[in-house]
Parts: sequence; structure tokens; C-alpha cells
Amino acid sequence: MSSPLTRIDHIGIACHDLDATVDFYRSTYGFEVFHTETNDEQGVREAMLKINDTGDGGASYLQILEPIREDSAIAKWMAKNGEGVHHIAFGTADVVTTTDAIVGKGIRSLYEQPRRGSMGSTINFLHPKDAHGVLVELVQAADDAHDGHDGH
Ligand code: V0V
Ligand code: CO
Repeated sequence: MSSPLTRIDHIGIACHDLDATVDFYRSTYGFEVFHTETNDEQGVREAMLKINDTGDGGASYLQILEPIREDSAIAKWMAKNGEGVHHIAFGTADVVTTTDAIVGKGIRSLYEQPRRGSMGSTINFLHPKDAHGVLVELVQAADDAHDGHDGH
């Protein structure tokens, strides 16, 4: 059975100070910022650090996330757990079809309809309590996702 999930799109990492954390990833590992944006709906300021391109035409990133609101998912999670790995995101060519197929197996998605993610992507999440303790994000990249332009 081949999987509709064709890459690790990103690992989401929660931090208190985006600039300091990005500096750490640059000075320690040599990873550069590929893209930054603020996602008001998700309550985060974020930086995408590109690690490698992938065989499906996409790429794998680290997504460094800083909360911009106390009631955001990232702020709530860090209040309990501190900084660290918050979610893993798999890439798919069709987020609606892939989410529906997984929901059909009895796993809850968090959204009825996909929402806006990094770099114009469309995203949904699977509930960590239905996924052996891992918050899983499903990502369909925008067609022009790999230009590295900055959003807002
Ligand atoms: C919560 N839990 C987790 C978890 N967050 N388990 C593993 N990984 C996580 N990240 C567990 C938590 O320990 C509880 O377990 C239970 O789930 C309920 O958690 P809670 O603390 O009561 O919090 P809730 O239920 O209010 O919220 C949890 C969910 C929330 C997952 C529903 O964080 C959410 O809606 N997340 C999706 C949006 C998101 O994460 N946005 C930020 C990234 P016990 O104690 O009951 O056993 S934005 C992003 O990635 C973007 C924009 C992108 O990629 O483009
Ligand atoms: Co993410």
C-alpha cells in the first residue's frame, strides 16, 4: 500500500523567543531562514528553515513557532510543557482527500475544512489523543511554495 503522505513537510518546534531560537539553529547547525510570517488565526509568528528538497517536488523544513497570544495553541502547550517539539507535519498532494480518508478510519481531524498554513499551504490536524500522543498536521503546499518570498 503506497501512502498519500509523501514527505515530512516540517517538524513544528515551540519556542519563547523566535529570533534567539533561529539564531541558535543558525549558529549550531548552519540552517538559514527560508521564510517568515505571522499567522493571526493560529496565533503564531514563525520561521521556516529548509532542510532538504524531497522526491515529491516539495521540501522538508523546521518550523519554529513563537506564540503571539496567550490563548494560542502554542502558548497553552508551552505553559504545560515548555519549549520543544510540538507537532509533525506530513505533506500530501490533496489535503481534503487525505484527511477524509484518515477520518474514515475513526481518527478525529481538528477542522471541518482545511485552514491556511505557512507559505500559502492548506492544512488540517489530527487529534493527538487519536494518534498515539502525536499532534499530526497534514499539509498541501501552495503551487508556488518554494520561492522563499516573505509573507506577512
Ligand atoms: C495537546 N496535547 C498534545 C499536544 N497538545 N499531545 C501531543 N502533542 C501536542 N502538541 C494533549 C494534551 O497533553 C492533553 O492530553 C490533550 O491533548 C488535550 O490538550 P489540552 O492541553 O487540553 O489542549 P486543547 O485540547 O485545548 O488543545 C489541544 C489541540 C490544540 C491539539 C486541540 O493544540 C490545537 O487545536 N492544535 C492545532 C492548532 C495548532 O497546534 N496550531 C499551532 C501550530 P491529556 O492531558 O488529556 O492526556 S500552527 C502551524 O503549524 C502552521 C500555521 C503551519 O504549519 O502552517
Ligand atoms: Co505546522
